[in-house]
Amino acid sequence: MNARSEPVTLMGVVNVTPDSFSDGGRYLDPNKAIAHGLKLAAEGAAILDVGGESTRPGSEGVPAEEELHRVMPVIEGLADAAPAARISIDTSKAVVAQAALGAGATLVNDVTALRGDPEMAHLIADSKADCCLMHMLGDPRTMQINPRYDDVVDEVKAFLEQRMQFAIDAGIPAQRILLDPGIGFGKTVEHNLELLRRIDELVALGRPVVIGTSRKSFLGRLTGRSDPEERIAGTVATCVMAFEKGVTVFRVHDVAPVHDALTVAAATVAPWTTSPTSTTR
Ligand code: HH2
Repeated sequence: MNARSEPVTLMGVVNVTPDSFSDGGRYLDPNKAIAHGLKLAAEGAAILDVGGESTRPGSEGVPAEEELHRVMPVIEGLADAAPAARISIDTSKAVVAQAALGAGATLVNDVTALRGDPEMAHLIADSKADCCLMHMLGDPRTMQINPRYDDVVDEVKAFLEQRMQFAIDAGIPAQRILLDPGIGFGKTVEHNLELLRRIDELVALGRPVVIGTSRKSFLGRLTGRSDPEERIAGTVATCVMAFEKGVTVFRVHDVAPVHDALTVAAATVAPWTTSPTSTTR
């Protein structure tokens, strides 16, 4: 599997939170979040990833009731207003995932890779939903305190293989699983760069690889851009490089520039037909 043969999918980020690292508070009003999701879909996002809990370094988490209160009106509104887009729920709580799936979500993006809630794997197995399994070292409260690996790529790969086997054993077919190295989740700048350099080793696991480099702090460290909104060029660079190595799903805040960049990148490696993005993964 490589960039030349697999369709590209953009996953637009819809954060319904007061405290997300780059857009906290901007879309807490459900109407604003729905409008934002519709804009991202119009720009080329085939998946809208709705989240009600920030996982930024140091964050403490929110109770399920609050998460439900934030995300449900937005999922219901997007299911109604953007029927062509797939909705993903970014949560590690089974009760939130269950409500979201009931309202039309078809993908569970669990940053704990099914370790956060013992009910999550069976819930997904019993549904028709896909799931994204992401690597994280520790938890958001502690993950950026001196993260260490002998070989970050080997360790992330072994973790993802093990979590994929766990999911399969719980009854989730392999074809419904996406894998994500968890850029910025318990990683230094050099760990993130090493993962991007050798991301083809994760692509070799045979499932679609998702990357979420969008606006993250390692881009700020590299470019000197402290404002996350000024990290779009850095985001684009990582997406194009990862695309060339076979990554097919890109979780981004800024869909339009990444869509354009991947359209051009795709045209340089295969005969140009239309947009490289697809409405399915
Ligand atoms: N990154 C964030 C949240 N969810 N999910 C996946 N699969 N991969 C990622 O890299 C990823 C993710 C963090 O970004 P954001 O949602 O913008 O920030 P916050 O957690 O502060 O809401």
